[in-house]
Order: sequence, then structure tokens, then C-alpha cells
Amino acid sequence: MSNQTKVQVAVYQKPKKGNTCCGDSYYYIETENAFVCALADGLGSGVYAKESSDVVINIIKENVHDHVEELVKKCNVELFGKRGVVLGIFKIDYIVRNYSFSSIGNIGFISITKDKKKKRNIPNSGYLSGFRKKFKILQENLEAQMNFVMFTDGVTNCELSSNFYIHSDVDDITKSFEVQSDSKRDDDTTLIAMRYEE
Ligand SMILES: [Mn+2]
Repeated sequence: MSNQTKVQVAVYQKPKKGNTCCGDSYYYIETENAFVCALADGLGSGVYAKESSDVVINIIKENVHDHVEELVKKCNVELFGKRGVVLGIFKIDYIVRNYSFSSIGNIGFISITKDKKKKRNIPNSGYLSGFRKKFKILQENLEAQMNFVMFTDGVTNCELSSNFYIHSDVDDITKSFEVQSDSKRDDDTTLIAMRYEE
């Protein structure tokens, strides 16, 4: 973590019990003006699921300057004929000082303000597989010292009811999640903790 970055990131990832390959993929990048993070969960598990979620990650890499809406649409087009994915895309715009998030399918998202006010986003239903799909985009003002947590459906409601996210430091969030969670996962599990400092 260089001290020039505005967003700090820590990731917890573990494949389903008995699997060696995790069908969840994530990618994040920070440019001068923005931070983008995508998390994809390929339907099913194993190699084919991984192929579809990797498609999504490549789209994000090649189109980092797009808005969240365009990114979701481009991913959807590219997924036609492949296994569907559940996808969450989060973007912070440093210039207009806001953040946007959209998820198609069960990618969870929680924002936590400096004074520990927690807000959980309700995802759009379904998944992306190349067919036309309506989706909502959450857009909110960016405040200083905000934390964001994004996770796949391998994270259980029981785990979410614990308070691992109250930490300020992103490494403390993922470590605390790991300690409090069940070590035998029933699904691939990815939890990404992000912190915007300024
Ligand atoms: Mn899953």
C-alpha cells in the first residue's frame, strides 16, 4: 500500500470446501481521478464459472474510465453464450466526490461512515448472461474516512450480523471477519474491505 493512494484495500478469499479453484474473481484499480472495484461470482463453481467471471474482470480493466452503468452493460454483452455471472461494480469519483455501486445478483455492499453509520445496499435480482436486464445504480456523496465492504453470497447472514466491519483499518476488517467466520465454506467466499481516507 503506497501512501499516494486514496483508497486502501484488503481482501479475504476462500474457495468452497473441497474445491481448489475459487469461482469468484475481483479486480480493483485506482487512477488519478477514480477508484474502481469489481467482484464477480460465476454461476456454478470451478473452471467454467471462473471463465465467465474473468471475462467481466477484463472488461473493467479495459474500460476503467466508464461509468458503472456502461461497465455493467459492456460486461453483459460480452457474457452472451457463456455461463452467467453475478456482478458488483463499485466506483469512487474523486472529482465530483461521489461513489456509485450496482450489483446484478447477490453481491452485497455495505457503506460505513466515520461515525460508524452502516448502510446495506439491496442488490438487483438475477444475473448477467447477455440478455437485456434492468438494474438500479446506487449513487451517494463521498465523505472523508468512509469504509466500504463488498462480498459474494458465500458470506452468510450470520457472519454479517457480527461486527467485523466496525474497524477503521481494512486489514483489521478482513482479519476480524476471518476469525469470526466458519472455516469450512459452503460456497466460494470473497470479502473486500475498502477505505477512503481524505
Ligand atoms: Mn457464490
